[in-house]
Amino acid sequence: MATITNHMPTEELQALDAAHHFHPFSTQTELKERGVRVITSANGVWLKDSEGQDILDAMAGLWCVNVGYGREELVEAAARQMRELPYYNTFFMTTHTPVIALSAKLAELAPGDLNHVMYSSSGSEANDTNLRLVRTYWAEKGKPEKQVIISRWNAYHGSSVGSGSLGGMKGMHAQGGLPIPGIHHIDQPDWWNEGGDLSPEDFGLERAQQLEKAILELGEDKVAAFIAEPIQGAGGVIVPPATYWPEIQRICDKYEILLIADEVICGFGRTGNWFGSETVGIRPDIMTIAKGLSSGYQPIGGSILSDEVAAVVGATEFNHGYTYSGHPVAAAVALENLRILEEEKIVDTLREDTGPYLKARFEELADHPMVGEAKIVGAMGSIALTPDKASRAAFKAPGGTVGYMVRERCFANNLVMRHVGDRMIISPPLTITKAEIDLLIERARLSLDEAMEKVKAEGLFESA
Ligand code: PXG
Repeated sequence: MATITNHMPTEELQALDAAHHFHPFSTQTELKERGVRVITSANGVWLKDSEGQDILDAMAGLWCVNVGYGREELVEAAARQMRELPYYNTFFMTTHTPVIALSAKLAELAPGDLNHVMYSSSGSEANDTNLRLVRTYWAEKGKPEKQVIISRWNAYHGSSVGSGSLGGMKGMHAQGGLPIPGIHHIDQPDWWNEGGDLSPEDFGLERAQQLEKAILELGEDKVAAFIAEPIQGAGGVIVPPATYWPEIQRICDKYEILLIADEVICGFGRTGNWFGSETVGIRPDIMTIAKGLSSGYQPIGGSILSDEVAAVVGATEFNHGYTYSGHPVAAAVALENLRILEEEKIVDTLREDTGPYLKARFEELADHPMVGEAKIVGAMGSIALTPDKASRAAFKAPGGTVGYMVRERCFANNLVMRHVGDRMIISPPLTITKAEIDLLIERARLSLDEAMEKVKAEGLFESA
């Protein structure tokens, strides 16, 4: 077979891809018909495709390239580590310096007494770890009945059997026999879609109190943990009302329920602090990390455990781990990524300078005739599309139809801005400049205008 390179014609690459590459979260036949975009290189916030187009990546890949593309230091860190020690495991009484250094650094950065890291190669694996960890924790504490984990509908915690069950994506549960037993879902704090006539504050409280109701119904002695993203990402960047998290923390404390903060998206600066838990003011017992930990340059994730959880589970043999837990190359790259984030003050700059600018510019989109609310925290934001702002109505079309139409225009205008149903979301590299923010907003507005024309022409600009 001939060598496949970026210099081949796009159609040939597309044909080979269609023939042999089975894509995640995709309808393969649709990809084949339409032809996928071939990304060939990237720098900063910019992607280049096989047609030579420069595309503004307002999603940082999949919410992960926090320091932006093209950082030579990360390449060097990987090469150096591969030369020195490309692989060794951390199972049988062994360790290595990259994993020691990364663990010490994470303990320093993580809030409170979150001081112990168990590694994986992804967020899904880390949440599978958490599932077994919290159940083992309670068993070791002499309360083996405390097994149920409470999660939320429309949460995303990964795609494996365990993490997909923890998540609350009904489309995922419909395939392959999920969720596994012992997981209970409550409603999400999505005021725009589900708040009805309640004020956001009252609604936030009501949704948090669902946790208390669930604990009382299931039995306090049966519930092990509550898992949630500080701010839901894949569910559509749902920013909870300010009343929500304090009430959740109160309930977890009152009933001795472990709190797992899934920081896979929120972690490493995304919300303007190192961790989303700090932004929403919670004290988790376990944090799930991945994505921004290495800015996506290497696959690495993990669970950061409190002193108490680590002590209890650590007193017995925890029969769990992955071949690549604490992989030296991934750990070395993650450590270098943390150095860049810290020394270049990327999180501080986002919180104090570019973040407020992005917020101001992003919220301007709320004056667009097809946009209801625009919500953004740090560098994760979303806008709700609606034909009627006052009533927060849905369109006269199946959910997601209009979102898809806007996304198509974004794609055509060389802006990666995703849709989740009829919300449009952004999560750019944290290093995005003000000039790039201006361009992002300009392209988003143009795409909204173009899509709205089509929505109107097709008679869909009406309330359902
Ligand atoms: N938790 C959260 C909060 C996530 O966002 C995972 C866990 C799982 O991580 P891995 O590394 O196993 O994928 C995620 C992943 C999307 C999208 O379309 C989001 C994710 C993954 C793939 C697609 O928004 N988030």
